[in-house]
Amino acid sequence: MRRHVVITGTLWLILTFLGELWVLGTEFNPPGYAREARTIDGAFQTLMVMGIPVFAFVIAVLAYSILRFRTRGDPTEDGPPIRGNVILTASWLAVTSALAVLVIINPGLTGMAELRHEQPADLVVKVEGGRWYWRVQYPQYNVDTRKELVLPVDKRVRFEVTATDVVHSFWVPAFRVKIDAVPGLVTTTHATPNRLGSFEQDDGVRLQCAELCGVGHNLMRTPVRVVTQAEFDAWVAQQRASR
Ligand SMILES: [Cu+2]
Repeated sequence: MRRHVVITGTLWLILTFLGELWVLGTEFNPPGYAREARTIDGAFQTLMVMGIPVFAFVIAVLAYSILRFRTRGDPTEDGPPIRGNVILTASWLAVTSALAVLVIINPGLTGMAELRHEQPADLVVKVEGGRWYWRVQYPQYNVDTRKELVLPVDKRVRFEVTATDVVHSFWVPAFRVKIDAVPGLVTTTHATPNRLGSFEQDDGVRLQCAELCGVGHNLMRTPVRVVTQAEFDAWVAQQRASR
């Protein structure tokens, strides 16, 4: 029994080590264009780092059992059940509960707090989803367009999202920000774009419906542009002149 535990434990440590090297050395997420993306990507990283030892444990036990305890042909009976091992049961319960609570706190509650911290917004953008378009309004500037979502860099933006017909979902992959667009309701989310870019350069920089809403669902894709304040002011002036 001791030998089985030592071999499986060693295998577990080796797999965990290799897995963590892989996770820490790999960039899994596409480029982020908003401050909020760091929180979301950090949460993915934390969960991957925590998940590797669990996955490695399952693989180590499985691999060792398959190799060491294999039988030729059909086994004649099941192995003996483990009953009454209080230490095993208690430690299993304690470890899995502790992991679950840890994940709820970090990245769960800490991440939510980071994303929701109540800072006043520099810019309010009203977003309306309908079959099948996104309408974007800037009440501060009296701008109303369906063509694109233009945002100044390093400004905190509050999106006030709604829908006219069915449930849609406001999603900008490059910001990692998503919120349901519900008829008769205004939902809000925030993003602080922190990197210049456009849909032409990177297709993650788009406003995409993320809730299947009918045959034109895929058409609900609007280019996003993160620009300098000067470019934003020029765009606003041009929008107002063309109305
Ligand atoms: Cu939609």
